[in-house]
Amino acid sequence: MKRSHQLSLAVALALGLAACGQKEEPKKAASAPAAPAGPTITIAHAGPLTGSIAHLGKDDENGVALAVEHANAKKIMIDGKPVTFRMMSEDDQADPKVGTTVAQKLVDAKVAAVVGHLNSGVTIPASEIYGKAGIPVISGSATNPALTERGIKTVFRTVGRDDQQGPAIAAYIANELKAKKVAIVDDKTAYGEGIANEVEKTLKAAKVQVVGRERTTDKETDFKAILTKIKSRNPDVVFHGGMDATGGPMLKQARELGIKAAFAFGDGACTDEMGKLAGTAAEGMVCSQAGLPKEAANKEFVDAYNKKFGDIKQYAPYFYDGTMAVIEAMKKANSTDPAKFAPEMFNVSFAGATGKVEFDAKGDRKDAEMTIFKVEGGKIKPIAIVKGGVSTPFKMDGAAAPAAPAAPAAPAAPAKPAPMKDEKKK
Ligand code: ABU
Repeated sequence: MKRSHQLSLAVALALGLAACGQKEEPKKAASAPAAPAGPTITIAHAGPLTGSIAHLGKDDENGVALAVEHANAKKIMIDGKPVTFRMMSEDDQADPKVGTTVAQKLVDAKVAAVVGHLNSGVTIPASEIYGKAGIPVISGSATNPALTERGIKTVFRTVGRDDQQGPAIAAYIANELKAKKVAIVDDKTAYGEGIANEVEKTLKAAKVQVVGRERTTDKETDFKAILTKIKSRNPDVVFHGGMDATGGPMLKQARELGIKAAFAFGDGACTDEMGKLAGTAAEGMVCSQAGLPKEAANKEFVDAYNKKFGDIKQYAPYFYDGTMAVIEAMKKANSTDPAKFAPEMFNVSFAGATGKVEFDAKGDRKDAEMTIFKVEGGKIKPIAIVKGGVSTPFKMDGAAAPAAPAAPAAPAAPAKPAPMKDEKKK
C-alpha cells in the first residue's frame, strides 16, 4: 500500500507538471506574430437560374462555386494577406433587360469581377455596364463575336466564337452529311441569329443550297407552322440556331410531321437535354460546341464536380476556368482591385479544366477548338474536333487525364488524334 501511495504521488506530480507544461503553450502561441487579417473578395456569377434554360445557368453557377471552393482551399495570399473568395449569384432570366438590372446591382455591390452571363444577348448589353465601372466580365458560354468586338478592354470569354463554330458545323453538314439542300431556323436572339448567319454564309460558299430561312423566338413552344413550310422544301438537313429548350420540341414536332431531314444545332442545343426533350427523335442529330467536350475536361475537375453536383450539363468547366482566370489575374497583379488586375487578364496562362487558358488582345480564348457531336442513346457523343479548319476524330485516350486545374506549371493537353482520312485542311 505504501508503495502504492508513493506511486500515486509520483503520478500526481507528473500529471501536475504536465498540466503546467500545457498551460505554457498558449503563452508561446500568444507571443507569436498574428497572421494578417485578409479581405473577403466577391466574385459574381450571373445567368438564368429560372426559366427554360435554368439547367444550364445552374451548371454555370456550380462551376463558379467549385472554383471559389478550390481557390479558398489553396489559401491564396495577395499583397501579403490571405484572401477568402465568395460567390454572389444573380438570376438574369436569360433576358437582356433583366441582365442590365442585374449588372447594375453587381456594380453597386462592388463585386471584383463577374463570371457570366450565359446568353450572348444578355452578356453584350450587361458588359457595357461592367465596362464603364471597370469590372472585368468573363463568359463561359456567350459565343456571339460582337461580345469582344467593341473594344471594351474588360470583356473576356473562355469559349470560342460563332464565326469559328458556325463554319465548323456548316462544314460538317456539307462534307460529312453531304447535304445538297439545307433549311435554317433561328430564334431571333443574338446567339441564334448570329450562328445561323455564319452557317448560312459557309453553306452558300460551299455551294450548298439554302432552301429556307425561318424565324421563331426563344419563348416559342409550337413550331408546326414553320416546320410545315420547311417540309414543303424537302431539305436534307435542318439547322436551328437556338437553345435546347426550343431545339428539343422543334425536333420532336418535326418527326411528328414526318420530316425525315437530319437536324443540326450549335452549342445552345448541344446537350443531353435534347434526348429528354425530343426523346427518340433526337437520335442521330448532330451539333457543335465552341470548345473541347466535357469528356476532355480535367479529370480532377470532373470528379470534384460529379461528386458535388452530379452530371456536367455543358458550360460548367468554362465557368470554372473563367473564375480561375480572374483569380490568376489577381495573383499576377498582387491586387484584388479590378483597376489593377483587369489588365493582367491578358497575361494569364494556366492549365485549366478545359485545357490551356490564355486570351488574345480582344479577350477571346486563344486556340479555341470546336467539337462536333452526335446523339446516340439519348446522349451527345463527341465525334470530331475542329481546330483552324482541320477536323480530326475525337478519341478519349489521354484526353480525360490532363493536369490539375489551374496549376500553371502543368499544361492540360487534350488528345491529338490522327487526322481523319477524308478530311483535309479546309
Ligand atoms: N453559345 C450559345 C449559348 C449562349 C449564347 O451565346 O447565347
